[in-house]
Amino acid sequence: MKESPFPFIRFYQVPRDCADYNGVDGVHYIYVSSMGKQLQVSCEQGWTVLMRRTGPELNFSRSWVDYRDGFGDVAGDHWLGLEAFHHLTNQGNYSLMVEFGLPFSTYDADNDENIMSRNCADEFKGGWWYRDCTHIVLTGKMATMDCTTFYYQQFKHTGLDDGNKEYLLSAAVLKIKQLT
Ligand SMILES: [Ca+2]
Repeated sequence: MKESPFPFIRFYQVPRDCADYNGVDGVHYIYVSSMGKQLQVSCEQGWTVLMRRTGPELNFSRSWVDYRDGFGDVAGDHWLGLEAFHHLTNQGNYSLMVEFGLPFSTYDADNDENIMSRNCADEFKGGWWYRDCTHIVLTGKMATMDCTTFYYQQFKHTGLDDGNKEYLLSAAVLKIKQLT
Protein backbone atom coordinates (compact mmCIF):
# COMPACT_ATOMS: atom_id res chain seq x y z
CA MET A 1 0.00 0.00 0.00
CA LYS A 2 1.30 3.42 -0.94
CA GLU A 3 2.06 5.98 1.73
CA SER A 4 -0.49 8.75 1.86
CA PRO A 5 0.82 12.11 0.69
CA PHE A 6 -1.54 13.69 3.20
CA PRO A 7 -0.73 11.95 6.49
CA PHE A 8 -1.71 15.10 8.36
CA ILE A 9 -5.29 14.88 7.20
CA ARG A 10 -5.77 11.16 7.29
CA PHE A 11 -9.09 11.48 9.08
CA TYR A 12 -10.43 13.82 6.43
CA GLN A 13 -11.17 13.30 2.80
CA VAL A 14 -8.14 13.70 0.55
CA PRO A 15 -8.88 16.41 -2.04
CA ARG A 16 -9.37 14.73 -5.41
CA ASP A 17 -10.06 17.88 -7.39
CA CYS A 18 -10.89 21.54 -6.86
CA ALA A 19 -14.45 20.78 -5.80
CA ASP A 20 -13.00 19.49 -2.51
CA TYR A 21 -11.64 22.97 -1.75
CA ASN A 22 -15.15 24.37 -1.33
CA GLY A 23 -14.83 27.15 -3.85
CA VAL A 24 -11.54 28.54 -2.52
CA ASP A 25 -9.69 29.87 -5.59
CA GLY A 26 -5.97 29.59 -6.18
CA VAL A 27 -3.35 26.87 -6.55
CA HIS A 28 -4.03 23.78 -4.48
CA TYR A 29 -2.69 20.27 -4.09
CA ILE A 30 -4.91 17.39 -5.06
CA TYR A 31 -4.28 13.68 -4.98
CA VAL A 32 -5.40 11.60 -7.93
CA SER A 33 -5.09 8.05 -6.65
CA SER A 34 -4.57 6.42 -10.04
CA MET A 35 -1.57 8.70 -10.62
CA GLY A 36 -0.17 7.85 -7.21
CA LYS A 37 1.07 11.37 -6.61
CA GLN A 38 0.16 14.87 -5.62
CA LEU A 39 -0.67 17.36 -8.31
CA GLN A 40 -0.77 21.13 -8.15
CA VAL A 41 -3.82 22.56 -9.88
CA SER A 42 -5.43 25.96 -10.29
CA CYS A 43 -8.95 26.21 -8.87
CA GLU A 44 -11.70 28.58 -9.99
CA GLN A 45 -14.98 28.38 -8.11
CA GLY A 46 -14.57 24.66 -7.60
CA TRP A 47 -13.53 24.07 -11.21
CA THR A 48 -10.18 22.42 -11.91
CA VAL A 49 -8.31 24.31 -14.62
CA LEU A 50 -6.86 22.12 -17.39
CA MET A 51 -5.58 24.96 -19.55
CA ARG A 52 -5.25 28.69 -19.18
CA ARG A 53 -3.97 30.93 -21.93
CA THR A 54 -4.22 34.67 -21.47
CA GLY A 55 -1.25 35.91 -23.50
CA PRO A 56 1.37 34.97 -26.09
CA GLU A 57 4.24 34.47 -23.61
CA LEU A 58 3.84 30.74 -23.01
CA ASN A 59 4.86 28.73 -26.05
CA PHE A 60 2.24 26.15 -27.04
CA SER A 61 4.26 24.71 -29.92
CA ARG A 62 5.37 21.75 -27.89
CA SER A 63 6.36 18.12 -28.14
CA TRP A 64 4.05 15.21 -27.37
CA VAL A 65 5.89 14.64 -24.08
CA ASP A 66 5.23 18.24 -23.02
CA TYR A 67 1.54 17.92 -23.85
CA ARG A 68 1.40 14.60 -22.05
CA ASP A 69 3.15 15.83 -18.91
CA GLY A 70 2.02 19.45 -18.90
CA PHE A 71 3.84 22.77 -19.13
CA GLY A 72 3.72 26.32 -17.88
CA ASP A 73 3.00 27.56 -14.38
CA VAL A 74 -0.27 26.49 -12.77
CA ALA A 75 -0.42 29.88 -11.07
CA GLY A 76 -0.56 31.47 -14.53
CA ASP A 77 -0.77 30.24 -18.08
CA HIS A 78 -0.36 26.50 -18.39
CA TRP A 79 -1.41 23.16 -19.83
CA LEU A 80 -1.96 20.67 -17.03
CA GLY A 81 -1.16 17.65 -19.18
CA LEU A 82 -3.01 14.90 -21.04
CA GLU A 83 -1.99 12.32 -18.46
CA ALA A 84 -3.57 14.43 -15.72
CA PHE A 85 -6.68 15.06 -17.86
CA HIS A 86 -7.03 11.32 -18.27
CA HIS A 87 -6.63 10.37 -14.63
CA LEU A 88 -8.67 13.28 -13.31
CA THR A 89 -11.64 12.60 -15.56
CA ASN A 90 -11.54 8.89 -14.74
CA GLN A 91 -12.46 9.75 -11.15
CA GLY A 92 -16.06 10.22 -12.19
CA ASN A 93 -18.27 12.01 -14.68
CA TYR A 94 -17.04 15.51 -15.37
CA SER A 95 -18.37 18.43 -17.32
CA LEU A 96 -16.01 20.60 -19.33
CA MET A 97 -16.29 24.38 -19.43
CA VAL A 98 -14.64 26.31 -22.25
CA GLU A 99 -14.17 30.02 -21.69
CA PHE A 100 -13.26 32.46 -24.41
CA GLY A 101 -11.90 35.87 -23.52
CA LEU A 102 -14.26 37.72 -25.77
CA PRO A 103 -17.74 39.01 -25.07
CA PHE A 104 -20.60 37.03 -26.56
CA SER A 105 -22.43 38.48 -29.55
CA THR A 106 -25.75 37.73 -31.16
CA TYR A 107 -27.36 39.41 -34.18
CA ASP A 108 -29.26 41.63 -31.76
CA ALA A 109 -26.38 42.22 -29.34
CA ASP A 110 -23.32 43.27 -31.33
CA ASN A 111 -20.41 42.97 -28.88
CA ASP A 112 -17.77 42.13 -31.45
CA GLU A 113 -14.62 44.15 -31.92
CA ASN A 114 -15.64 45.49 -35.31
CA ILE A 115 -17.01 48.80 -34.18
CA MET A 116 -17.54 50.09 -37.72
CA SER A 117 -20.21 48.45 -39.82
CA ARG A 118 -19.95 44.71 -39.35
CA ASN A 119 -22.29 42.73 -37.17
CA CYS A 120 -20.42 39.44 -37.01
CA ALA A 121 -23.20 37.42 -35.42
CA ASP A 122 -25.60 38.49 -38.16
CA GLU A 123 -23.03 37.93 -40.88
CA PHE A 124 -22.14 34.41 -39.71
CA LYS A 125 -25.66 33.51 -38.60
CA GLY A 126 -24.92 32.40 -35.07
CA GLY A 127 -24.14 33.64 -31.59
CA TRP A 128 -20.47 33.41 -30.71
CA TRP A 129 -17.48 35.04 -29.02
CA TYR A 130 -16.59 37.17 -32.05
CA ARG A 131 -13.66 39.41 -32.69
CA ASP A 132 -13.64 40.84 -36.23
CA CYS A 133 -15.11 38.45 -37.31
CA THR A 134 -14.02 34.81 -37.06
CA HIS A 135 -14.18 31.46 -38.82
CA ILE A 136 -14.46 29.08 -35.92
CA VAL A 137 -18.11 29.78 -35.28
CA LEU A 138 -19.39 26.42 -34.09
CA THR A 139 -22.88 27.85 -34.00
CA GLY A 140 -22.63 29.50 -37.41
CA LYS A 141 -24.13 28.67 -40.75
CA MET A 142 -22.80 25.38 -42.01
CA ALA A 143 -20.19 25.20 -44.75
CA THR A 144 -21.29 25.80 -48.31
CA MET A 145 -19.46 26.24 -51.62
CA ASP A 146 -18.71 29.81 -50.54
CA CYS A 147 -16.90 28.73 -47.43
CA THR A 148 -15.64 25.18 -47.56
CA THR A 149 -13.03 24.92 -44.85
CA PHE A 150 -11.78 26.52 -41.71
CA TYR A 151 -8.96 25.53 -39.43
CA TYR A 152 -7.04 26.40 -36.32
CA GLN A 153 -3.39 27.24 -36.60
CA GLN A 154 -1.50 27.85 -33.39
CA PHE A 155 -4.55 29.29 -31.71
CA LYS A 156 -5.28 31.40 -34.78
CA HIS A 157 -7.93 30.74 -37.33
CA THR A 158 -7.97 31.68 -40.95
CA GLY A 159 -10.87 31.94 -43.33
CA LEU A 160 -10.67 31.20 -47.00
CA ASP A 161 -12.54 34.28 -48.06
CA ASP A 162 -10.00 36.71 -46.70
CA GLY A 163 -6.82 34.83 -47.59
CA ASN A 164 -4.05 35.38 -45.09
CA LYS A 165 -5.97 37.36 -42.55
CA GLU A 166 -5.58 35.81 -39.14
CA TYR A 167 -7.22 36.53 -35.84
CA LEU A 168 -6.10 35.71 -32.34
CA LEU A 169 -8.32 34.82 -29.45
CA SER A 170 -7.30 36.83 -26.42
CA ALA A 171 -7.82 34.07 -23.88
CA ALA A 172 -9.28 30.61 -23.40
CA VAL A 173 -9.79 28.40 -20.37
CA LEU A 174 -10.73 24.73 -20.20
CA LYS A 175 -11.85 23.47 -16.84
CA ILE A 176 -13.75 20.56 -15.41
CA LYS A 177 -16.06 19.83 -12.50
CA GLN A 178 -17.45 16.51 -11.41
CA LEU A 179 -21.15 16.09 -12.03
CA THR A 180 -23.12 15.72 -8.83
CA1 LIG B 1 -19.81 45.21 -34.80
